[in-house]
Amino acid sequence: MVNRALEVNPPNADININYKASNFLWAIFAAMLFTDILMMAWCFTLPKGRRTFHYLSIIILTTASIAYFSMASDLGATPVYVEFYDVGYTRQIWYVRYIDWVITTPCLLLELVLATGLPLSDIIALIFFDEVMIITGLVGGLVVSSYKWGYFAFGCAALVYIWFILLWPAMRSVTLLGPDFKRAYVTSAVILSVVWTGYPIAWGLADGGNYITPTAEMVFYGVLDFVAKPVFTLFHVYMLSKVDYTKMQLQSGKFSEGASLISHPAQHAELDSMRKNARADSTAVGVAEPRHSTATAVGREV
Ligand code: RET
Repeated sequence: MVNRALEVNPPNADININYKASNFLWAIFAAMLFTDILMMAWCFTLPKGRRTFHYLSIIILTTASIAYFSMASDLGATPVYVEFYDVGYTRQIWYVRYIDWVITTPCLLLELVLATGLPLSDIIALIFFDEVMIITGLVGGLVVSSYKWGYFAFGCAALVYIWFILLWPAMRSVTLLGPDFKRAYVTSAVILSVVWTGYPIAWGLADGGNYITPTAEMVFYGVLDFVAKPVFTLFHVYMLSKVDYTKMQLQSGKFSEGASLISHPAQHAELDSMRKNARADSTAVGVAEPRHSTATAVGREV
């Protein structure tokens, strides 16, 4: 099939992508969509109480598929005057990329930290600073003057905070959950931390510095996104499929969720394990009886 994207949606800036970039973007779009469909199929083979990480991956891959569809079609960019090299000319700044990241990066972080037992307060701060990082990247990209680097600096500071949480409090927390959790977490956290370092470098060379062409920018971000999304999510979800899900206590405690676990015949062992964990928790905090719900029978002796 012939790619006519740039003819139908002509570039809106002086410095813009070419057909090679568009073809590459279609390939990444196909990879995202394929992995998304695979993840959906895998997800629906599982009982409802065990789908958290699959749903997060589906959100990530669906969002990325739509973002890559837009970029491959030469849509989702706005012209911004550059600061260096071709002064007086405009470059395509791909705002659709940041819309994608504002949704997907918190989900990627949640995939990691929900399996660590990290306190909710740390998770809230982590997600907030992730949003700071992405939004300052977008605003910086749209700023014409050198003040864009101020936003970039805020974004980098936020990334340093994210690294700190992942490599210190989350690491300590996951160690308490057991060696299988730690193994899954450490590998994924290292991959994530290394890959995420590439993004500010790409931003400095492309959106900020105008040092590389928009086509090279697409390849740079495209390779990073390919590893950060399909490769990372498939790997992480696979690693988590081998650990004791109930230790993560991801049930909302509402009737429907608990009921869905009980009504599934394969889930009785899981229910027992939930009771055991609830009892262990209540002992740890000095409560005489585990919290239980009369509606779901979770935490109650049968
Ligand atoms: C920006 C510029 C501002 C400073 C920093 C950045 C980092 C962005 C990152 C993005 C990660 C995106 C991922 C997408 C895949 O789903 C915004 C480029 C530090 C780390 C993982």
